[in-house]
Amino acid sequence: MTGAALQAAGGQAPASDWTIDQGWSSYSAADHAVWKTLFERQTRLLPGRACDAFIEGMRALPIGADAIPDFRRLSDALMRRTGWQVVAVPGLVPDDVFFEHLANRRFPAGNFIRSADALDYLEEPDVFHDVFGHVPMLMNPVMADFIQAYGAGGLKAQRLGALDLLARVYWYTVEFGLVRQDDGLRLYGAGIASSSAESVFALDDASPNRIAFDLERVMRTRYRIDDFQETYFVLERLDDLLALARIDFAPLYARLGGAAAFAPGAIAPTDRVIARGTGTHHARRRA
Ligand code: HBI
Ligand code: FE
Repeated sequence: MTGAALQAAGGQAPASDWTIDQGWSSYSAADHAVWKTLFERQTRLLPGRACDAFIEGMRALPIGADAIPDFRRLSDALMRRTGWQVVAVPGLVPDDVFFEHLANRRFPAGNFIRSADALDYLEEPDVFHDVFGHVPMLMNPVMADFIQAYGAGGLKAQRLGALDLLARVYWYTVEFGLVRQDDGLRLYGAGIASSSAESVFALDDASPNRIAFDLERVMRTRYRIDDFQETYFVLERLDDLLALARIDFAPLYARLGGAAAFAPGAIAPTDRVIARGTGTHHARRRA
């Protein structure tokens, strides 16, 4: 647990499920001000970039510019719509703890907020990433079921030693997914929605690949945690996640476990390429 998180948690030791009190009244004026800066910056960027489900979810939630949201009020709204809750955690929690929460429709959200002098730097998911990025999509019944299935699937994948394969599905959907709408490509992934630079890069930059989502292809694709993605996978429609939540991944793990992985920026002969990226961004970084 980080020092800031411990402080925000009032020094409590974590319970076995790692949940803590959000400690809402312990946020400082400076914490709320960081939230406001981030909220206003993202809210300007998202029209025309976030998918309709994200915008609608956000609109129906008690989330605004002026204060870090209270998880109890978020949970009330979520519970009515999709049966989810938001629970506070001090930062990253062990995989099995994370999956157990998701499988029970509890979303673990960091209770701390990043500091004002590092608005774009995150070591662990904070309240802005988790609440602004993830919670709006949890108001969507399809995403609500998909993330629960991911939690249940995670516990199973761990037993089968296939967690890396499953984690790639989460990464390229829940965190960095794009979806096609009639009016163009839109973001629904929380990692994009909560990042000002990546919400522009993922949709408007010539550098990354945009490839039609294919489950096996995604399971075989490594991802970057230190930079923007080199490839974004695009769903034809959000409802495609429903079928994905019902697939038994075990035979796929058995088949793909030995297969070579694709590099983050690779294009495969069988890909349905929506936009082949120039790769300029990552080439410049490597130089
Ligand atoms: N813990 N709080 C938190 N948030 C996450 O997104 C998270 C986590 N623990 C594990 C984890 N994610 C991932 O490694 C799994 O999805 C594989
Ligand atoms: Fe996340």
